[in-house]
Amino acid sequence: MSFDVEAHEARLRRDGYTVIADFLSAEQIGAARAALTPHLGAHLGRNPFEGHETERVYTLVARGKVFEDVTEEPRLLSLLDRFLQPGYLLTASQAICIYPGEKAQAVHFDDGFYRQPRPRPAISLSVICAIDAFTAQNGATDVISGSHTWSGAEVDSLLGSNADGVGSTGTERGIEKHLRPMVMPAGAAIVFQGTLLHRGGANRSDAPRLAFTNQYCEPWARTQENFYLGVPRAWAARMSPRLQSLLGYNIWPPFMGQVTASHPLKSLQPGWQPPVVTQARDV
Ligand SMILES: O=C(O)CCC(=O)C(=O)O
Repeated sequence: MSFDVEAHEARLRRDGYTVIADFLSAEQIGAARAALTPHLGAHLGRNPFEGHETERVYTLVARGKVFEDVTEEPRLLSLLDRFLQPGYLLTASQAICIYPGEKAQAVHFDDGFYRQPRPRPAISLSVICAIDAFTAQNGATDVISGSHTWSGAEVDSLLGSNADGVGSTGTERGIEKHLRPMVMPAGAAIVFQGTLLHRGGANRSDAPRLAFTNQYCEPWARTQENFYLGVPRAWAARMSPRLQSLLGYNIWPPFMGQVTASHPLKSLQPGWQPPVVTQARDV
């Protein structure tokens, strides 16, 4: 199927989101599920935002070749290229399994921790990809179309001005009528602006809802996950140049990301030691 990047860009600008219906092939859905199975069943969320009946597997990009491939999926990157500056970064990478009985998550926007006045261009974009088909019963992501254009006052009027970076249920302010569940087949992915209001839906079905999310941010922004520490350097060294750049082994010109005045890619060469070690001298 051909990919109409202009049409996706137009929807992202107008509605704040777009859906790539055939993001994963059937083989990739199987591979993603198989790669995740050993990691699931151990750690429920630690707070209402993560979800007490939800399980998250962080640093997903380093948990199987399929996740490396989807992180640098060419159609997706061609779309992100239209919103983020060259050298943009992966900021978060996690699987999200919402179990039966989970309540709806607080409504939030993903880059709210970049505390800049709204409306503003997104500093990040998010992808949520269905590994299980999303239905209105099993916890499909709920979005508020067009909310990426809202001012801070408009967001506060719905979420409440006390809402912190992790959002609010907003039930008392009639938030429900604005929310639209992203019902979509397994393998489809929603791409949305980091300023779009959304939440993980309640799972009222009798089966888990498995998905993964990758988020990408401007090359000058601090990332949510610290991939330099989370992904062993030997593993990063085996990844593609584009993925290495997405993980931060790159420079935002002229010198953000430098390692003691050298390029961070040098740190992936065999035998590399931090310059402060090799240049150490007795004092
Ligand atoms: O799982 C979902 O559908 C959305 C999760 C989400 O928005 C988040 O955890 O930030």
